[in-house]
Amino acid sequence: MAEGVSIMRNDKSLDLEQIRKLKLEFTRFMMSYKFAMDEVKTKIDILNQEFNYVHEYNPIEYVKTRLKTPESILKKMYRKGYELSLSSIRENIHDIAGIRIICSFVSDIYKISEMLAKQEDIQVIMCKDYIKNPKPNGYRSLHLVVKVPVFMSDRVDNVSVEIQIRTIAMDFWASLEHKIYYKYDRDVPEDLIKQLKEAAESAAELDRKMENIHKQVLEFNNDNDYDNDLQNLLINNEGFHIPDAILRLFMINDSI
Ligand code: 0O2
Repeated sequence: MAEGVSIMRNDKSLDLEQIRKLKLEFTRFMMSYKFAMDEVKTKIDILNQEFNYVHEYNPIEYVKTRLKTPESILKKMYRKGYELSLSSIRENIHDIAGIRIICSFVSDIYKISEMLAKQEDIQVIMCKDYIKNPKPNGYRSLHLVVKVPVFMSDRVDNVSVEIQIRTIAMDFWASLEHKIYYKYDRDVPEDLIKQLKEAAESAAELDRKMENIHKQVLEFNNDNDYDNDLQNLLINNEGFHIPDAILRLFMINDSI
């Protein structure tokens, strides 16, 4: 960055004031992606907590977020041959804000993606299902690009966020494959490619088996549901008793 500024200082067409303005504009541009990422992350946390209360398990193991670096944005713009402007970056680069959701089971991936897509202020602009259609190397994941409104002090920006949703097994595979890809500088030996493909199939088989076991356990839980805890609830690790009168309120208002 220091190098970049000194280059700009040598450029007679830009004075310090202009550089300050450009920096401010770029900072606001990047911040809009951070805010969009935070908004979507909060939505995911809420869905996870609500799901936990209703179904008594967490569909999400963990969530990772990352902002693409300015260098990485530039590289992608050059690689794809897009015109260099903030509006062109906004229009063409959809993964400046990236969220990776790691689920235990494949069915949870689709549940989470449906729950997100149903939200009024989320617009899904792209969906790539590499689980139903894995990449030739074996890569599996569900990719969504969504747009969310970000309310700034003087405007509302519709900002895109890339969401990758995958299982623990798919994530394990993807991080190893990513490391190998870079270690061999993208020229991975045929034998390793073959082994990676086999490992991806084994990971998919493991996901199928784990899902099957999970379903059986859920059925067992439903058959053995005890009713002695019905008037107690736990929110934010705090226990509450629900009085009869409150339960009756819900019966009258929602005709349960
Ligand atoms: P990073 O640092 O992870 O973000 P795009 O280049 O995004 O415009 P593409 O290739 O159609 O176009 O995007 P796609 O298929 O949605 O994949 C983008 C991201 O998915 C990648 O981001 C990876 O994170 C992940 N991904 C896709 N394919 C593979 C794969 O074969 N192996 C692994 N390990 N990850 C994959 P970036 O930009 O590569 O980097």
